[in-house]
Amino acid sequence: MEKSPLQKARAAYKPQLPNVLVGATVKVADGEPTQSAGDQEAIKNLFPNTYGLPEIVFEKTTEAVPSKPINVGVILSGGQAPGGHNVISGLFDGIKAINKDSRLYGFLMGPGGLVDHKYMELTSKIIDEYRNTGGFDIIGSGRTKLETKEQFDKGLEILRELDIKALVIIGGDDSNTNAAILAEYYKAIGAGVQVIGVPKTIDGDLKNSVIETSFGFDTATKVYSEVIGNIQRDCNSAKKYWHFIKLMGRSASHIALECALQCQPNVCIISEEVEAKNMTLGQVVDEIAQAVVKRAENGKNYGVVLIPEGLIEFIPAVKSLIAELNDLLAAKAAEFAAVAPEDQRQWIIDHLSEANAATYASLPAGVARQLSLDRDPHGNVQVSLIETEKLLSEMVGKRLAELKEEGKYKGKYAAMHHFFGYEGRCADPSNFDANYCYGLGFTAAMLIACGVTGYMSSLRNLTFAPVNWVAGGIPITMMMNMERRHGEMKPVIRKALVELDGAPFLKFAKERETWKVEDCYTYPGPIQYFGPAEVCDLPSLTLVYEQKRRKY
Ligand code: FBP
Repeated sequence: MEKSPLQKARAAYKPQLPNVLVGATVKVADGEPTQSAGDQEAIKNLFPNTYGLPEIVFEKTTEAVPSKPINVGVILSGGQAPGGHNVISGLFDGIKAINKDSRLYGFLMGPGGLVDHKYMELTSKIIDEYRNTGGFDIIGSGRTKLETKEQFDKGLEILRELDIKALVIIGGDDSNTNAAILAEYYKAIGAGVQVIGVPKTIDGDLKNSVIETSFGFDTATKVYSEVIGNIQRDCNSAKKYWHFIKLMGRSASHIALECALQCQPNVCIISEEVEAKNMTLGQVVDEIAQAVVKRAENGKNYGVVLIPEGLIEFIPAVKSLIAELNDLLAAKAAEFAAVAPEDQRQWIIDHLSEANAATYASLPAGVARQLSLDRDPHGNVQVSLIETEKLLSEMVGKRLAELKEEGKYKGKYAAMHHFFGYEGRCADPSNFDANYCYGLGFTAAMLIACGVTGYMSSLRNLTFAPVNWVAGGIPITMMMNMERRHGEMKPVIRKALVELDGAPFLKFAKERETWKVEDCYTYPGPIQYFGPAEVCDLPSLTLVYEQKRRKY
């Protein structure tokens, strides 16, 4: 395969490990028993073998760690996120550091590979091809949900055949939830297979008091910020378009918020605020239209609006509609499937409660249809398919026309639309993600060496240099609570939404009125891999503000 000059140079990058992991002789400092994030009794009953485990922090020791060779399996689960290959290379180097005869097997195309017995051995030759590269193409990824006993047992057959004693699942909140369920099951039946999770998702919503960030968020937001900055400069040069930019992030608005902090656009909608203020779609439209009017009064008929992908689900009326739709479509799946496509809209209206039927009927046909289409395997509406950027810009256009009629707006309005998501998910990892991911993989290997199961690999102190990062493991049950999914209460990892009293949002809220009216655009430029640390090694602003909470 031909390589670009950057690929060649980047292959030589040596990710920095936390000091404690260098040399791979670590010992465990166990903490107190832990509790789940919510619904303690219910979670404890569902996870009798893996509930309440202590947090693990690694400490340096000169004692040799047990050095028997171990066979390990690895799965990439869900959406791509920059740095996945480095998790795998860190895991590979970690198990080889434990014993050079250890072996790593990758299950192909996500969790389905385990169930269908599709795998490949990852040798050093293969691993070396993928160090510091973006993408998940080394083994592929998929969204099959591992949840049934049959799947677990089928998986165990191949794990036994390959003598695999530990499985590492690299995924988001749903995949790590399934990792915890699998860990519990294998422990309960005495399968002798450990399960370790790794926090992945560009969405940034797998984080909490013990997991500071998910990998991939840093790189993806840097890629989007580069392009948003470029659009802002174009916008400021031509001075004739309003750019509506939708940003990935299925549920939480962390990506939009980080890009707003990086780029200082004129408007950025934060879904969590829309929900907290109980705003209607019309009010969101009004807010944007007001910014257009204000800027037009200053002769500025241009601007940039950032829209989080998940917005539609956070508008309270739409949220309540989606919740009822999820239950309805789960309960009457067969009946709905038999309805002719042209009659489906009416069928849904007839089966919903009055308030939700009215909301559904009021939505533009395209959006309403998207809400009733197939869910992903975890039961989520596929929001990346909903063109919110076009919906909002059209509605803003209509509102401006009304204001013009009333003599309250005299400007010109032309809109351009963008959706940034897939563009950033497979970028070569930033130095931060390259180091973080390699360290997470290496830490997973050390957790395996300690013999634990049901843990998530963790690195903390992330705004410091990697040598000072704290490595260890967090029991996955500690992050769980009970939530309604597919119409049933299920144990799940609690998703981290943007906190409206958190430092990143407060910083944004303090500045946004100025950004709205004036041109305060910043231009972050492309990710830099070589050069001064203050350009190349910066973590995301979200992390920086969160960890200096009191300063803001
Ligand atoms: P994960 O939660 O699996 O990391 O994926 C996140 C995401 O990139 C969302 O931002 C987006 O809504 C979704 O995946 C898109 O899914 P798909 O890759 O299946 O199109």
